Amino acid sequence: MSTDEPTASDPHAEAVDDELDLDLDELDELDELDELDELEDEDEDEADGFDDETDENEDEDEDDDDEFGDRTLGVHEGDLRSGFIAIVGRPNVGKSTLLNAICGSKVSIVSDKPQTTRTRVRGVLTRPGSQLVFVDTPGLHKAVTALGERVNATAIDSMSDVDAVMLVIDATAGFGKGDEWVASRFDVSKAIVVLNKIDRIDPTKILAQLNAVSKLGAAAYFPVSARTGDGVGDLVAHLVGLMPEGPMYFPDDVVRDLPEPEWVAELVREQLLAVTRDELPYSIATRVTEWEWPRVRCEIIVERDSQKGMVIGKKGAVLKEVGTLVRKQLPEGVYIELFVKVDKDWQRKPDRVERLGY
Ligand SMILES: Nc1nc2c(ncn2[C@@H]2O[C@H](COP(=O)(O)OP(=O)(O)OP(=O)(O)O)[C@@H](O)[C@H]2O)c(=O)[nH]1
Ligand SMILES: [Mg+2]
Repeated sequence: MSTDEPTASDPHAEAVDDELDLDLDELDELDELDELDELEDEDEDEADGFDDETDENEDEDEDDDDEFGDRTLGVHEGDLRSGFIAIVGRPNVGKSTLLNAICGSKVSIVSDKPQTTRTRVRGVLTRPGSQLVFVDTPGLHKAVTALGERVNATAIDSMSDVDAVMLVIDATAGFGKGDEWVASRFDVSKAIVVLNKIDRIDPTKILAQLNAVSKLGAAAYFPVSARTGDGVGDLVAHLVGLMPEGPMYFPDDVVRDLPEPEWVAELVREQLLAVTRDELPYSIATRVTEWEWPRVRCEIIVERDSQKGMVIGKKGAVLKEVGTLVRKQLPEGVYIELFVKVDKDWQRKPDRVERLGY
């Protein structure tokens, strides 16, 4: 665990609030914090994910790059079925877990907190005769911050220029208004509806759930469990059948297309999401600022001074644990330095949100 101040060469430095020094004395003071519950009450909608008033989410981001602009780079291979499939839905329904299950490897981070995914994340499944490129998207929700608006725009934007859209619905939550709103954002008659988390409901209720969701008039419905893999094989087989003839978009050994520094930053954020609570998960951003493999420096950005202590933990325990859990997922010998910085209310400031890569 380490502490630091922004450096002159750091392009992010001026965005960061003055009170960044965090020395060991401060860590000791943090030990004395009995409770970490002096959190300000924030709008619960951020955590709950959704309600009806969604008009403000309709702005599409103009300067968003078309990430599928590279489609023509693929080499054509005869008789190959290939294409792009967007995975959309409300927060926390299991989109990223499903992507990982389909790809058979960890491609997108997962947590039990809504709004985990913040960018579009691509996972590739290459098999003899087919290549499917899945696009995991942020959960669509009622945005109350600049970050929320940004990630909603990313999700909506991801649905254009794909060959199929999969709408994921949480079987344990039941089909609701939020799902209907998401479905209204695209032509659901061509979409595949995936009823996920069927391992958590009584098997006799699956049919009733499918019946409820059938009012969407989608092209196909698949009950699955991304956790156990139940139903995932049938879903993939169906998707292969939908793909047009096309080129290989990625070499056959690529599963995840995120650059490694971004992936490490995501792994750090994932571990922080696992240990933090209340509003803190939404306040955390991570980014790798130095990549001198095997030494990696990753910044953890929070919104308030009071949050620094929570991320650091008693005598740095939280940071130590996060570092250990991330290292376990990386090649042996990697050394990760974690730093905590405050960027006041970054989540509410469009320029900060953009600077952090969202
Ligand atoms: N029991 C069960 N839990 C699941 C299943 N799929 C996902 N989960 C859990 O649901 C929670 C949310 O999963 P994510 O994959 O992060 O959900 P998401 O839709 O990507 O969420 P956002 O990125 O926030 O939009 C996690 O705790 C997962 O472990 C499933 O099939 N069964
Ligand atoms: Mg996700």
